[in-house]
Formats: sequence, structure tokens, C-alpha cells
Amino acid sequence: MLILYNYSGKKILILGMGLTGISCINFFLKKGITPKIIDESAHPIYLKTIPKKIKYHVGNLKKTWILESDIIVISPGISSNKPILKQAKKLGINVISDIELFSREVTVPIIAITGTNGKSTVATIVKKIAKRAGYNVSLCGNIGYPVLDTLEKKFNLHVIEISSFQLEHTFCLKPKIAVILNITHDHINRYPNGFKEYKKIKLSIYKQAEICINNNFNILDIPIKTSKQWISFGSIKSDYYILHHKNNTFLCNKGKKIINTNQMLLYGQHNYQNILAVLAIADSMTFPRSHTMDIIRTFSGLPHRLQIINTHKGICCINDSKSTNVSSVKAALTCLRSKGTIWLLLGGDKKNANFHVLKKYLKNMKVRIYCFGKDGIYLSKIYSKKSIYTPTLKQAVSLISKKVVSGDTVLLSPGCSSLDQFPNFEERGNQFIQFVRDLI
Ligand code: UMA
Ligand code: ADP
Repeated sequence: MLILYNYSGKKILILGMGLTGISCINFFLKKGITPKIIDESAHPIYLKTIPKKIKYHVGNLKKTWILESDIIVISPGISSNKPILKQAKKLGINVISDIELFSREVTVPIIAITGTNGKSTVATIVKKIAKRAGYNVSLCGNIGYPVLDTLEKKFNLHVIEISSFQLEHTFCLKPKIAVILNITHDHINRYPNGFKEYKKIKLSIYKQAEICINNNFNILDIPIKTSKQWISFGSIKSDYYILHHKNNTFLCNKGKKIINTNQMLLYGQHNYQNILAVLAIADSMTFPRSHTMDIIRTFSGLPHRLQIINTHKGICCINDSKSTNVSSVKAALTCLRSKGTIWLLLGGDKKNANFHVLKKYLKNMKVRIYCFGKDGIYLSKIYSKKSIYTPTLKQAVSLISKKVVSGDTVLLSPGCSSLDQFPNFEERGNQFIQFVRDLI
């Protein structure tokens, strides 16, 4: 049953003037309600796009506006652990996400996808299959398109990529299918209670879902087992699993081989796991298998995810700029088949992560590590025998260009957020591509 929420007469405050904040302004204006908005930056980039009648405040979290609000819509990049926001919550002020606003209004089915890694890849493939199967489908959420912007369009299915930040203040989400691809360490700087808290937030996606898809490798203790339908992927005991047989790798479902991975363009064990999740979703939606297989065979990956950009003079250069945590670096190192040296570029803001777990992977590899950015010095000490620190990515590529030879691989898989030196991961990846073209 859909509860109708009435916001008229309520004091609405939006925090954050990014993509989310702007979509929230438009949502409320269409309802005839004029919210206020705050951004902590003195010069938020979208300030000029705010409609004239909206009252705004920039530079800090204005206490009086916060404490007089009935509802605060918080952007995912803002932590609600800030003292003034904790105070607001204690006073009973409703602090919610844009996904919560969306969930209260939406009437068409949702496929909700979260996980530490693989969200964008899986969500994109599922969207393509749904489209091929005849759905008018939206792909939105953390992937870069705010969910509220899809509400008024005539979609009959939503594929939503959801981050832990977005799940934090979401209560009414009732997906037809909820998927957790994996849960490994990330964003630990955001959660005072560490991994346990991060994991609990991720698991909340299952609460009101009809069908829950889980990774048997990663999530061993699902606390919210109910009468709903559970489908697993990952380990050999799962519904969807990987089978290695005579130098071939197959993706299987309940005793049947579905595809030999040599028929796919995506590569790497992590991507095979992603495709298992795709199959579980597509079959749950009863998409025709032929459509599913067409897309799985031909999808070659998103830019900035293990994107091969150059194989000039026998040197392979790979842009994996979207790798922003230790697990994605591991995934990249595990799937490389380089005969020569791997020149690994690590760097940026490590978000309090512990990179020492990488040491055992690096130990047996022919690898040279170039570390840059805010946490470059820390990173260069993890395996100091094989590492060099340079302040910037460009300096690192320049040094590598003088040493790299045929058969080698240059891999940007930074394992860190880009925001210390770049506006986003796309810009970091694009600059890397340019440096490679100019220097290597
Ligand atoms: N701001 C503050 N105080 C803070 C932090 C930010 O006032 O403490 C302000 C900034 O000055 C800025 C605004 O908030 O003006 C930005 O808000 P935001 O960081 O929430 O970013 P949006 O532009 O609204 O984009 C968000 C997601 N960003 C984050 O979660 C950090 C986007 O995911 C998402 O695509 C978009 O909503 C649409 O749903 C990006 C991301 O990096 C890609 N996600 C993280 C990830 O994938 O690891 C979780
Ligand atoms: P997300 O949207 O969750 O950040 P992406 O599909 O954009 O996921 O991939 C982000 C990074 O994680 C890339 O470096 C990619 O190679 C890596 N990756 C993708 N899927 C997985 C997985 N299942 N396990 C580990 N790493 C993965």
C-alpha cells in the first residue's frame, strides 16, 4: 500500500547543493513547496543553478535553519554524525535521503543493487537486458543520475545503484529485487563503528525486498532471514556458481552450464561473480534468457574499470581509475596476465583503509609500485622495497615511461578516492589516458 506523504506546511531543508540537492529542490517545487538549502562549501559549483525563490546559505551548517526544520533531506556525501545533525535527530527532526523521498512516491518495480564493488557494472548490464526485454527502464542512483529525476518519466522499471551513504537515511524502500554484490572494507572514515556499521547499513537493503540476492562468498551472517525468496551466487554451493573444468570456466545454475567465460568480453574472476549476479537478477525478472545472453556476451565493460587504453610497442596500459578500495586493487592484480613487470599506480585519499593486506598479493608479483597524492607516502611504505613516492600521478607516469619495456603492463588501479587531487574518478582516468598518450 502506498502511503501518501503530505509535505505542505512543513519546513523542508536540503543539505548539499550537488546533483542530489538540485534534484530535491525540483521535487519539492513541483509539489508547490519551497525548501531551503545549505551547502558547507563557500562556493558550491551548482550555486548559480538554484532558482531565485529558494533561500540558501553557504559556508557552514546554519544552526537555526537546521533546528527549526521539520524534515532535513541530506545529500549522501554529508555525514549525519556532525554534532548539529546528531542534535537535530535527537530532537526528532526527520533526516532522510533522496532515495527515501523517491521510495515514498514510486509505483513501479525497483531492482536495487548495492555492494562495495561492481554496482555500476552490474546495474548497467541489467539495464541493457531489461531494455532488450522490452522494458522502459531507468538506470539511476549512485551511478550519477539522481533517482528523483526519474519520477515523472514514464518508466515501468527502475534499476537503482545504491551506495551505503544513500541507504543510511532510507526507510521505505521496497524493491522487487535487492542485491548485495559483496561487502568488503571501504568508507571506514565515514563510520565511527567501522566495518560492522558499514555492513549493517548495506544489509538494510534486504529489509522490505521481495526477492533477495546474496553473495555466498561474502555475506555469511544475514540477520534478516524472513519468509521472502533468497537466491544465492558465489560459492559452489550457491544457486549461481563458477565451475572450472579442463582449462575452461563456466557460469552455472543448478547443475546446468550457462556460458563458457571465453565467450564473454568481460574478464577476471570478479567480473564472473558480477555476471552470476546479473543472471540471478535477469532470471528472477523472467527476462528471456536469449536477451540476457546476447548482452552478457557483448558487454565489454564501462570506461575507467580495467579499461585497456593502449597496447603500443607491446606495452599494455590499463585505466582502472574507478578502483577506490583495496578489494578492487586485488581484483585488478588477480586478473592480470602480464609476462613482464606490472607498473602499479596507487594513490589518492585512502579513506582510513588498511592497505597492508595487499602485501601478500604484491610479494610474489613482478611489480613496481608508484604512489602519489594525499596518502602516497603511507602507501609507498607498505612495500617499500618495491615502491616509489611522487607527489602527482603525472610525475609517476613520467618516471615509469623511462623504464617500461615491451611485455610490461602499466596499471592505474589507485585503490583510493580521487578527490584530493581531481574533481572525480573520471577526470583522474581521463588525465591518466592523456599522460599515457603523451609520455608512453
Ligand atoms: N557537501 C557539504 N558538506 C559535506 C560534504 C559535501 O556541504 O560534508 C556539499 C558539497 O560542497 C557539494 C555537495 O555537498 O556542493 C555535494 O553533495 P554530494 O557529495 O552528496 O554529491 P552529489 O553531487 O549530490 O552526488 C551524490 C553522490 N555523491 C556521493 O555520494 C559523495 C554521487 O555518487 C551520486 O552519483 C549522486 O548523488 C546521484 O545520486 C558519487 C560517489 O562518489 C559518484 N559515490 C560514492 C562512491 O561511489 O564511492 C558513494
Ligand atoms: P562500483 O559502482 O561498485 O564502484 P564498478 O562496477 O564501477 O563498481 O567497479 C569499480 C571497481 O571495482 C573497478 O575497479 C572494478 O574493476 C572493480 N570491481 C568490479 N566488480 C568487482 C567485484 N565484484 N569485486 C571486486 N572488484 C570489482
